[in-house]
Amino acid sequence: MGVEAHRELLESIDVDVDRHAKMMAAGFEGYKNQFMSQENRPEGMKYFDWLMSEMQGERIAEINELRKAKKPAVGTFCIFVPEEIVTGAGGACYGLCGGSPATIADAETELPRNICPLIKSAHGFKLQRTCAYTQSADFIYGETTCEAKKKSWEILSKHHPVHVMNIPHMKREKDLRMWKEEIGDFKKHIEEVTGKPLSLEEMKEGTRIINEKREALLRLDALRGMHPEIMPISGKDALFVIQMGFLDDPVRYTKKVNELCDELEQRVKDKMSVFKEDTPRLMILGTPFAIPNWKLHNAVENTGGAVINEESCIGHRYFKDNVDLEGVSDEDTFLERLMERYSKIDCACFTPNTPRTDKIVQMYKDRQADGVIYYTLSFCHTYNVEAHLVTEALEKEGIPCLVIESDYSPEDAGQIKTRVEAFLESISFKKKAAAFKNK
Ligand code: BJ8
Repeated sequence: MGVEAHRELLESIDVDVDRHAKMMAAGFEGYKNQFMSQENRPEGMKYFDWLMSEMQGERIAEINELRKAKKPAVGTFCIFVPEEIVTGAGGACYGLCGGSPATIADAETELPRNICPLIKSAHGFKLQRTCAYTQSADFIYGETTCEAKKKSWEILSKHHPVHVMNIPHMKREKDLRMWKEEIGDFKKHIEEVTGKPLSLEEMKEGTRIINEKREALLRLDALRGMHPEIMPISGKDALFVIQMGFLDDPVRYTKKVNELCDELEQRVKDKMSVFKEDTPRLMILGTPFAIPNWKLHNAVENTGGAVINEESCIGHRYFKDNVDLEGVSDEDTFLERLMERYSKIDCACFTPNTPRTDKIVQMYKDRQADGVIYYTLSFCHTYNVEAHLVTEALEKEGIPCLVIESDYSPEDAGQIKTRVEAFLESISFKKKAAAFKNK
C-alpha cells in the first residue's frame, strides 16, 4: 500500500499517519470487496484499481513535488472552482476527502449535528489530519453555495488557509458581472501563491487540458448510458472512474479514460454487457457522491438494477459543459468565457433553477432510462426542497421516481436496499406489462 512507502512525506505534511493508514486499509478492503469482485470488468479498470491503492501515496508524492516547484495545490469540495486557472499555473486542483462517516464525530466537536454529512466529514478529516490531500493544499477553495458551507469556512479557516469565492444565488446580469470579478480575484490569489504572474497562454493551456478531460468523461457517459441493450461497464465502476477524476493528474487521467472508452466501444460492438438483458436502467439525480460513498450504487446494482448516469456534481453536472476558447485573445474575454461556462452549472443553490428540471427530463429520454432515484444528503436543504419541483415534472412525464435521503452511516443501508428492491420490481412489472400490451 502506498501509505507506508510514503510515511516520511506524510509526516512532513502533518498527516496522522497511523490513523490514516488504518482508514486507507479499511477503505481498500471495502473497495476490493465491492468493486474488484465484480465479474467481467473491463481491463481498463486496472489503472483505476491501482489509483485506489496509491491515491494517498504516489499521487500525494506527485502533488508535493509540484509544491516544491512553487506550483499551487488547491483542495475543494465544489465544482465551481476554476480549475483551468490552477492547471494553467502548472498546479494540482483536487477534491478533498469528505465521504466517510469515520470523521464525523470529531467534526461535531465544532459543527452542529444537523448539517450535511459532506461538510462534517470533510471538516473532521482536517481535525483528524487523516486526508493527505487536505494536508497538501496551499489553500482550500470555499464557496458561498449553501448556508452550512458558507459558515463552516469561518471555522475551517482556523485550521487551514481558505479562499472563499462569492457564488451568486441568481444569474442576473449584475450577478454574472460579480461572478466574473470573483474568478479574476481567484486568479490573483493563485499568483500570490506562486509568486509570479499567470499569462493568458498558460490559462488557455490549462483550459484545453480540462476541456479534454471533460470530453473524455462525456464519452464514458455516452458509452455507459446510451445503449439500452448493452451496458459495457457497471455503474459502480463508472462512478469510481469519475470520482478518481477529482484526484488524478488531468492529462494522465484523460488518456486512461479514453483508453477505457476504446475498450468499451469494442464491447458495445461485440455486444458484451455486464448486465443481463432487461435489467432496469436507472439515473441518479441530486447531491454529489464523495469517496467512499458507494451506498446507493451498491443498493441498486446488488438488487438487480443498473446505474447508467449520475445527474450530480460527481457526474454529468461536472462534465456537461466546456469553456469556449474560440477567438479568446485577451484576459477579459477569457474570464468572461470561464464565467459563462461556470454559470451553466445547475446547482440547486440557484433560484430559479428550471434548466435543471428540463435537462433531467431530456437526459432520461435520450438514455431511454427506466426510472430515476432522486438522492439527497440529509440536511441539504437546497436539493431537498428542489426535489418537489423535479419530482412534479417527472410525474407529468410519467417517469418513475424514488426519493431517497441519506447520510454516510451504514445503518440505513438495509432500508435503502429494501426500498430500491421494491422500486425495481415495480419498474420490471411495468416493463413486462408494456411488452405484453405491445404484443
Ligand atoms: S455545485 S451541489 S459541489 S455546492 S455541501 S449543497 S450536499 S448541504 S455539495 Fe455542491 Fe458545488 Fe452545488 Fe455541486 Fe447540499 Fe451539503 Fe451544501 Fe452540498
